Amino acid sequence: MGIFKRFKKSNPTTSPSENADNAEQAAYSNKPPEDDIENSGAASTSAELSEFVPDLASTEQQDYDRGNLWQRLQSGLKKTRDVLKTDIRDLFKTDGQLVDDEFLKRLFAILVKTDMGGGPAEQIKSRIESQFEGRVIEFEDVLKIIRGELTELLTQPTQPVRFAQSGPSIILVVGVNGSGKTTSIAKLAHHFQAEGKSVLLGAADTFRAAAVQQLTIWAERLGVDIVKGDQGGDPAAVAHRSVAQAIEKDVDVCIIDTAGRLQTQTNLMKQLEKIFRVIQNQIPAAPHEVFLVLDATAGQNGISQARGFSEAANCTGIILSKLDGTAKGGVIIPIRQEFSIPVLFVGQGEQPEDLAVFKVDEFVAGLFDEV
Ligand SMILES: Nc1nc2c(ncn2[C@@H]2O[C@H](COP(=O)(O)OP(=O)(O)OP(=O)(O)O)[C@@H](O)[C@H]2O)c(=O)[nH]1
Ligand SMILES: [Mg+2]
Repeated sequence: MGIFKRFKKSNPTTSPSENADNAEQAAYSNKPPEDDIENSGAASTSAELSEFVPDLASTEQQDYDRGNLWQRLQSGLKKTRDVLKTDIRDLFKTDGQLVDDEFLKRLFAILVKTDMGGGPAEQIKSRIESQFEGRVIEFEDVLKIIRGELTELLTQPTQPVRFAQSGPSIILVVGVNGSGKTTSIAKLAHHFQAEGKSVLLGAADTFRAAAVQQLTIWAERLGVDIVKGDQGGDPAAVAHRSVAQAIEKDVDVCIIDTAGRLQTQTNLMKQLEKIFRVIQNQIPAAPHEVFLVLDATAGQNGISQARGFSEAANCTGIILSKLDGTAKGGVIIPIRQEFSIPVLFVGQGEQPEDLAVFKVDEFVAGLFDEV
C-alpha cells in the first residue's frame, strides 16, 4: 500500500495554497529565488524546447502514420527485432543447426541482449534444449518457440483505462526525470481525443525550467486546454485548479504532469502526496489512474529507479516509452514480472500518434514480423 492512502478523506483542504505548511515550505527552500526563476525560464526556453518538443511530422507523414498503426509499432520495435531475428539468423550457417551447448550458449547471449533478463532467457533456452537437444533445429522453429514463450511471459489480464463513472476522469502521470512523461501526456491526449473525449492538461511540473512551456506547446498543437502555474510555484495548486476546471467545464479526461526530480526524493514524494490530497479533496475516487512512465532505453536499470515511484505513488498502469530508441525492448518482460500493475501503453516515437495500446499478441508479432 502506498503512502497516499493515509491522506484519503483525511485532513480536508479547500485550497492547496492555504495548506502549504512550514515544513513543506522548508522542503522547497532550495528552489531558486523568483527573479532567477524568471530568468532561467526565459533563457532556457528556446534551447530546451527544441530538445524536448520535436517538430510535428508533415501532414502527409501524419496521414500516412494514422493509417498505419501496425506499421508504426513494427518500426518502433525494429531495433529489438533486429537483435532477435538478425542475430539469431546468424547462428544458422546452414538451414538447420545442431542444438548443442555452443548453440544454446550463443542463443542465450542474444536473448539477454534484449534486456529480457536471465530468467526468461534461461526459460526459452531450456524449452529449446528439452525439445531439440542433439537434434537439428530450423530457424523458424527457434522463432516459434521464442514467440510462444514471450507471449506466455507477457500475458496479463486485459485492463482498459479506468474512467470515472460520471464526471471528469483524473489521470496523474509520474516517473523519473526524463522518462518521457510530458511527451507521453501529449500522446495520451491525442489518443483520448481520437476516442471523442475532451481533454484538459494540468502542468504541475513547476520545477524544471521550460517544463510548463513544453506542455503548453503540446496543448496548442493538440487544441486542448491547459492549466498552468508559475515556474517554481506550488504544483499542488496547479493540480487543484486543473481538477476544479475539469469539473467546471465538464471535461472528460484531465491529465496532470508532475516533476520527475526535485532536490531530494523525499521532497518529490511529499509533493506527490500533496497533489494526491488536493485531487481527492475534490473527487474522492480520483486520481482514477496513475500512470508510471518507464524509459525502455534505460533497460533493466530503469526498473529499480522506478520501483520507489510505483510503490509510493500507488501507480495503476505503466507506459513504456522510447521503444523505438532501443534494442532493449525485451525489458518489457522483467517489467511485467516485477510490477504488479499492467503495461497499458507503449511509446515508440516523439509524435502524438506514437502511442500504442499494449496488446500482447501485437507486441510479440511486432518483435518478429516484417511489414
Ligand atoms: N524516440 C523517442 N523519444 C521520446 C519518446 N518519449 C519521449 N521522448 C523524448 O525523450 C525526451 C524526454 O521526454 P519528456 O517527455 O520531456 O520526459 P519527462 O519525463 O517529462 O522529463 P522531465 O520533465 O525532465 O522529468 C524528449 O526529448 C522527448 O522527445 C519516445 O517514445 N521515443
Ligand atoms: Mg516533463
